[in-house]
Amino acid sequence: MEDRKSSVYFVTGNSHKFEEVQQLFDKELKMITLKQLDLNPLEIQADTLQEVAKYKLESLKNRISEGSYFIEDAGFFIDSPLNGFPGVYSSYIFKTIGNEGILNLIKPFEESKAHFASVVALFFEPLDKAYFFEGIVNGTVSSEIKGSQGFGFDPIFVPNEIPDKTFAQITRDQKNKISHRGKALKQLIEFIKKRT
Ligand code: ITT
Repeated sequence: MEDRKSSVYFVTGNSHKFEEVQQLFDKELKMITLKQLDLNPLEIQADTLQEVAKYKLESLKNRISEGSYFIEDAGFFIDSPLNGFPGVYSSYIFKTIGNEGILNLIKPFEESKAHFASVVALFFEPLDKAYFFEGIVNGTVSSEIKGSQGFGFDPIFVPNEIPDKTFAQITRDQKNKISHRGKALKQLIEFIKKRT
């Protein structure tokens, strides 16, 4: 029988996210097997990623009978000139107007500031409470769509650490080193390491 202590579930329908997280686990937490569960948890419309993440995790409580699991909620925030939009509406905006639509919105402005944020919520057996880990990465919006790696808004986000490339022009490993998700996941990995 499989020792379930050595497995942790990442509940996500987004395989790109899973691959990024899988790479971090492979590198930094070899004794744990990461498994993807696509359960389509409830996503409420709220003002903050933290609230969305909290409800997303809670909605899984009666659907996963045993083992530890986590979810992630991420968003793309164009601080200037869009005051943080699309933020918690990122999924909807990506599906409707996409990267081209975003670039059209900010075309009249010469400068931009943006960030990605990630909130990871973990239920870790046998501890009966939720744990949260957060990460952000700051940058700007590219004037054009560039690169073919990554997903979502990656082709239009230029991180401050690598100012001549979008997230879609760097490797998964490079993205993980500086990204919102990489930062949140490193904290989760440290948390699990201390408790196993
Ligand atoms: P889940 O099943 O894990 O919820 P999702 O694709 O619905 O996956 P989110 O709600 O967390 O993901 O993310 C909202 C949107 O933000 C998502 O549709 C992506 O387009 C975008 N996004 C999130 N993380 C990103 C990243 O690292 N790079 C580019 N775009 C990202």
